[in-house]
Amino acid sequence: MKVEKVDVIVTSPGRNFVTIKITTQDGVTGLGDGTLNGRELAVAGYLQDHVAPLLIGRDAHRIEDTWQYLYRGAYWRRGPVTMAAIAAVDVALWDIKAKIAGLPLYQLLGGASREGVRAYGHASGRDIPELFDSIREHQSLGFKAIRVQTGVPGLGSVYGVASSPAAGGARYDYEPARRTRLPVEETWDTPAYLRHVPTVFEAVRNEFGPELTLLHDGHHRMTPIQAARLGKSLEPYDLFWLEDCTPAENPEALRLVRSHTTTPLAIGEVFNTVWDYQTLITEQLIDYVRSAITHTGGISSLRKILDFAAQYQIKSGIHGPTDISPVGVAAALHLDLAIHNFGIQEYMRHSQATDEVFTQSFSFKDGYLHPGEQPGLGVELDELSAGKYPYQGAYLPINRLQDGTMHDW
Ligand code: EZ4
Ligand code: CO
Repeated sequence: MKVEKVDVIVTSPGRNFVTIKITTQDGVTGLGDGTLNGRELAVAGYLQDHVAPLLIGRDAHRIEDTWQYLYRGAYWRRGPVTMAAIAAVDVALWDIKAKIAGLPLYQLLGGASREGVRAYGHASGRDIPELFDSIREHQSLGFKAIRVQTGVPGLGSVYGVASSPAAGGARYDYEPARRTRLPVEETWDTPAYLRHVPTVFEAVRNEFGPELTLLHDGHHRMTPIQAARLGKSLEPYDLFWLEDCTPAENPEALRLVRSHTTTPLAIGEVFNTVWDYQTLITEQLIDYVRSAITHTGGISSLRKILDFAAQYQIKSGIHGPTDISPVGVAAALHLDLAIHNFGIQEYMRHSQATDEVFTQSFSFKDGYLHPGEQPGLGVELDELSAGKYPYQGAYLPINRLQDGTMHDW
């Protein structure tokens, strides 16, 4: 079962996506997601120029060997560009293997451990009334778990908060990357944020009661002692997790945070190998692993990280924003369904244009996702539609402090 053809497809139906399509001699195709928000063309070039030539003629069945060949063989290990490229190949080969087996991919990962994949959605508002509307909208869509982000008094636009309210009943999700030549710059003030957030969660608990599962993302914006204080001040509101409370590079920071709070902690959306997690897992400094399949070398390597985490009762919380393509989301759902230490799955609906380019068999109902029963991943890419949406540069915003200093996280 030799690889005959490798296509790297960059398309921008509302936002940029990088997809690899591997075709075998028998005409079986597999898709993999290599989207790296704001750095898409680096992964596309890595795949096109340096990986595709190595894949031609290789046995498509040899998934683990190909992973090791690309990881060890490059000499230069780790890093988001390399690991997104390896992830794309890994997922495409799993897709091919499952299609050949005639089974949905989760069956090759051990079969279903649960009936569905509990998902959380993103509610946000510039102020409390707008936030409440967004939470209600998520509840009406079926979400039982909701991430809550709000504006901060005195600050303009805040990362993670939708900038415009729902129009005509249509759902609004924030899209973190903006299509501008240079990244947009926002102003940030952590002390103001720390004063405000506990009041938001108090208001949400008073309005929505104790049972609604609530999450919050700190987007790495705190020092260790600030993170410790936030975790402690949120304890009365019973969060499912506090995500990315400090910058992720320094695992020792979490020792300090952990010693002060019992609010569960989730970290890892910017991580790309098991080595980033080593201290956090062995010292039990986190409760949830946040990696995306797309940024962590694919299904093969994230599965190993999650098996390692399981020995410490640490669960999955796979990253699933809109900058993970439907291919990356589907891969996550197959793994979520199969593993024992599943925690929760992040889920933001993609735009209509994205859904035209990527046809999907996965479904969302009553708060639960399911990858579907189609052989393989259950996602196909319509190349004609993809061709209608050429790449457009887009970047995540940059934050500066009020005196103009580049942010310190
Ligand atoms: O900021 O995917 O938890 N989810 C997140 C995401 C990330 C974006 C960055 O590309 O933090 O919204
Ligand atoms: Co996050």
